[in-house]
Amino acid sequence: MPDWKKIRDDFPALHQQVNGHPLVYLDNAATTQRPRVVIDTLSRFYERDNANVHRGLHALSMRATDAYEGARARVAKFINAAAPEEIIFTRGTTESINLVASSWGSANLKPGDVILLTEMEHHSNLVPWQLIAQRTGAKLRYLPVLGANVEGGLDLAQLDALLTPEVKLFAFTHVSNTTGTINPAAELCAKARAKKIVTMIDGAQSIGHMPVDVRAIGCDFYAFSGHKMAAVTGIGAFYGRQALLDAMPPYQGGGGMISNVDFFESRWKPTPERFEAGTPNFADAIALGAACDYLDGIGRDEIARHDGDLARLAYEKLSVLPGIRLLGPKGERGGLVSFAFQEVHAHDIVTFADEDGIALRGGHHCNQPLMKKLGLTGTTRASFYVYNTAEEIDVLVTSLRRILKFFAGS
Ligand code: 7TS
Repeated sequence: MPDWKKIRDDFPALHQQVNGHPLVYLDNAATTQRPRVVIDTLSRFYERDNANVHRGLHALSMRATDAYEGARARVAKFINAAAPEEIIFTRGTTESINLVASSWGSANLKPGDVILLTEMEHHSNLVPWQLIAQRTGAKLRYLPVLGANVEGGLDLAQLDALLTPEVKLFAFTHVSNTTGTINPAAELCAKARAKKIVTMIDGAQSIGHMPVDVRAIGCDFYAFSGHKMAAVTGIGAFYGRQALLDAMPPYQGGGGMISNVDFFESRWKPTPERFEAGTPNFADAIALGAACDYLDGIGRDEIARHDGDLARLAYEKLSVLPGIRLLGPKGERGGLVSFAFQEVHAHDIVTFADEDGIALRGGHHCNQPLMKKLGLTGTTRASFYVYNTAEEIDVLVTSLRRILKFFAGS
């Protein structure tokens, strides 16, 4: 059993007062805090090893290259990819999905083809597919979400009928950033694979919170961001199955991704270099490797239990508040709760909670179509990570009672 109290001490940013109260950081779905070991890895790299990768034959460049490629191997192991070459570093989930949509899409989609998405997708797993659909003449189709009781869970009973021969790719989120729903990723991928449909998973909300095994899941692509898993901003990656990556054209052109360049044409390097034009974000990739070590040091089964337990506890404690509408399932869920009150706007709740030192997020959470479907303009979201505690949920509930009382009286 991890020592959660000690883990909290690993995160320097948590130990501060906000508006005269101890900080209660419940905005982890937007970005997590970083442990000292990740911050130190980054500064140590800049202090000792900093040099551009791949291009130099001097000591620092070789050290930097080894560390960068070591980070790739570490990330591959973190998600059980078959080889480091199946990991492409990007700026994060958004860039990963744009890369796959543009590169895979331009080589594989034609008019009449269908891209299947779900109604719970973050704009990052929606707009890039709209863009490639416009370019190729492919069409978008959506697996619907359900209404009452499970509020926003997928209507899985409709999936088989929607996976028609025109569907070439099925993209869905592993965990919803708005409802906390955990989708049965392996089951969804198996259904798609049986019909030779390529699968892409948005892992932004799952990667830092639960064990992820891309081969057990059986997906073709899996995208994620470092800053949502205790690493730093500006770095993320995606997994792509080797055979698919080998058949994809580059996304961007430039240095590092070519094997030969002439004035009028060029040849590409194999993956992963083919998709990493220009100087890659090697320092942050190395910090991402350190975050993988850190999270595995705690144990991702333990993290999943911890974050899920807190989210369920919050769901239970919040459910007694007058007029509250809670999204997502009652039982098993990812590490967040999302809720709305008829009378108080989510932005007001977030602003008032900040007075009590609590960091929440309010709004549409880049899920506008889902909000419209559920008849909401936005929700307030509390999202948890390894350092959050049951006591912090009590602080949240007390603060919400104060806010509701204020608005009831105004
Ligand atoms: N997909 C999901 C499910 C997300 O929750 C997010 C970010 C992204 C993709 C995009 O990740 P990025 O790192 O490329 O920006 N979600 C949120 C959020 O819920 N609040 O702020 C960012």
